[in-house]
Amino acid sequence: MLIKSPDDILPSEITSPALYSRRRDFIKTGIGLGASLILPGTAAFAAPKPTVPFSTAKKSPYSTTDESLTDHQDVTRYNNYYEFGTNKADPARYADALQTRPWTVSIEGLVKQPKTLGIDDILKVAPLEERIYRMRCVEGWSMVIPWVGLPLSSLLKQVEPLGGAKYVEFITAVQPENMPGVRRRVLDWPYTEGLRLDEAMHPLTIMAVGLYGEALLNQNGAPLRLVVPWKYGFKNGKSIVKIRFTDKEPRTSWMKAGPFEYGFYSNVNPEVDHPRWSQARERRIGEFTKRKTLMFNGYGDQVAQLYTGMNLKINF
Ligand SMILES: Nc1nc2c(c(=O)[nH]1)N[C@H]1C(S)=C(S)[C@@H](COP(=O)(O)O)O[C@H]1N2
Ligand SMILES: [Mo]
Repeated sequence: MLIKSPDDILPSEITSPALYSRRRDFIKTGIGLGASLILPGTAAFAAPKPTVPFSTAKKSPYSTTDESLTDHQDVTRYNNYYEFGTNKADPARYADALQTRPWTVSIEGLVKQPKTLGIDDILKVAPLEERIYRMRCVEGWSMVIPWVGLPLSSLLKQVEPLGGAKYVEFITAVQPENMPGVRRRVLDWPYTEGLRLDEAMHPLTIMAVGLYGEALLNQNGAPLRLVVPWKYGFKNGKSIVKIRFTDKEPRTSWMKAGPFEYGFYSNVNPEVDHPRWSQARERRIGEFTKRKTLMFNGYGDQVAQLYTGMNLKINF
């Protein structure tokens, strides 16, 4: 993210909405995930068999419905996951080595009931939903991704946060033997992120476990990753292992790396430029003409009230 603003966008070869509905039809008719393996262009991206039916996740009313989905190929091959390298193609190339089972998430800090939950228990905390969200990277590109996940609030409620808890810190996996990127101190590993408690509990905030009706591929943050659609992509920590409730604003990996470039809030805001480039426009992956970037990534009706009275140029 520090390095450059990308113009080397992957060409798109398949029309994802069509492919997607074809796959969903296969899945719905009971042929199952195996059937999607024979569809052209998807064999390389076959996901591990989910333990719950991701493909039957109900579409949430919080979904964006009117925009076309970004190609599955681009969603799974054009990634930022610096633990596997800083090039967009590195995660797809190297992330297979990530060990995602067994996987536990410990939820601790200012809570009444600290807990360590296994990934399969987390999948049962709430019914999985499909959320089609616009995602905007601080680098100036955006995608529309059909996530499968559960409201983060339903997970956080499991531990009964104490009154003093004001923030939530997210700590992600470090597997040095499996992650070529962590041998270099590009960031202060583990990659950490944070939200204010009310942002974390907001109904738009989800813990994603899948996309396009299948379990997340490692490059997208398997087995579970944060998705906060009104904030820049880097807030969406991948492969989370620990969630900690605190009374102080956590310092995130990106704040440590560039305090004048990456603030704690990181709301998508076309009026606050990155010090080295404008944030007024974005390139939707798969489109040629740039679009105007929308305040809060277009989710202002749902989230603007979280920031009433705050100066969002100071709290960038
Ligand atoms: N652990 C971890 N999480 C991460 C990152 C990372 O480097 N490491 N990159 C972030 C950035 S900058 C973006 S834009 C999104 C990209 O998510 P995607 O590849 O699934 O689109 O992941 C975010 N989460
Ligand atoms: Mo990003």
